[in-house]
Amino acid sequence: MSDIETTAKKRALSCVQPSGILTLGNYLGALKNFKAMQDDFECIFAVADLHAITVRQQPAALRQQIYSTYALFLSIGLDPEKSILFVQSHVKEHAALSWLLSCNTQFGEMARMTQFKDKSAKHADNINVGLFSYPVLMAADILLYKPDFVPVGADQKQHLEIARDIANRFNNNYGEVFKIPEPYIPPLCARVMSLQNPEQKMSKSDENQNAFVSLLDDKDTIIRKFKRAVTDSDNKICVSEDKPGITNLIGIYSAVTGKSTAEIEAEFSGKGYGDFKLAVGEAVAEELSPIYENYNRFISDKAELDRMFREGAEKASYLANKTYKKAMKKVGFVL
Ligand code: ATP
Ligand code: LTN
Repeated sequence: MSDIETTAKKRALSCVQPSGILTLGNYLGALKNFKAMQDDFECIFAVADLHAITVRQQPAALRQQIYSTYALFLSIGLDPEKSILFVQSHVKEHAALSWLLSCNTQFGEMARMTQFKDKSAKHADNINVGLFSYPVLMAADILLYKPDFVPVGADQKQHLEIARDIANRFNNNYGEVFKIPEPYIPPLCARVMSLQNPEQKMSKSDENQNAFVSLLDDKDTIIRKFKRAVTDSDNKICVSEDKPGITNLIGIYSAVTGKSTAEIEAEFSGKGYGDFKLAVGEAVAEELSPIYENYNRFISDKAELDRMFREGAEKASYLANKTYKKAMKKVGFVL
């Protein structure tokens, strides 16, 4: 029996798509939490490469991004000795369970998903069936491992609710197989907004490079992007519904410095947006600087990454296969 089976810790699972270099949004909304959970939970984190092809990817770029996303996991401090870190496509049960779950999911449920509506508007030339049924694959990712918690940004809440609905329905129809997971959404920065359009979430696949801060941007680039961040023109640094740009920057500054909104408003009272944007840029650059150094070390050794991929997949497969077989049997397949 693997170590992970014998501990009494609660289990957490999450995945990140290798659809580009990870952003400050991914970091504050998800990865920072992964790191924080690593010691107190039994953690399982995956690079969701099967999800990434719901939008068109260049094969060479996808291959590189699978390595870079995994190397970024390591660079922020995720440790394969403590957590299971693997690549989704290396564990065949994800795609296989997704089929069982698809046949227990209604078309109408999927049609309500806001991410599908957003992404199909953005990729109108490629509204593929995988993009539509993507939450079912995400449900499979989760349910295979029976986690207690799923740490994600706020944009994934709806998908997590569907995963819970699918699990409940399956258990009711066939008997108890899946655990019903809880979302674990950070109180701060659960939705980091684009620096160029603060009404939209920061996304690594945004065509406008100034809209997001990549975890591998250097200090000058980070500061430049914050200086160019779109804000309003009244020059007052406070949180307000009609000031989405400044509200977003205050949230980011608060998350990286640990200062409260009131402290930040007091610190910058009487100062202008220029001073504030510079302070946010510097604080973010300082938070991200160790990641860049670690990354270069990890990404330069592909053989070692391949070895970690194999080890992670082996540990994940052990858990996934047990759940998958149980689900297959319950449905009536002959194993
Ligand atoms: P894409 O931009 O390609 O749609 P994404 O970054 O939205 O991808 P993932 O890489 O799968 O999607 O996201 C990984 C994690 O980061 C998820 O838990 C997601 O909720 C979180 N996340 C993504 N963007 C943000 C954001 N702007 N603010 C907070 N959390 C985010
Ligand atoms: N759908 C998520 C990524 C994702 C995920 C998961 C998150 C795929 N599988 C399982 C948590 C658990 C996204 O697009 N951000």
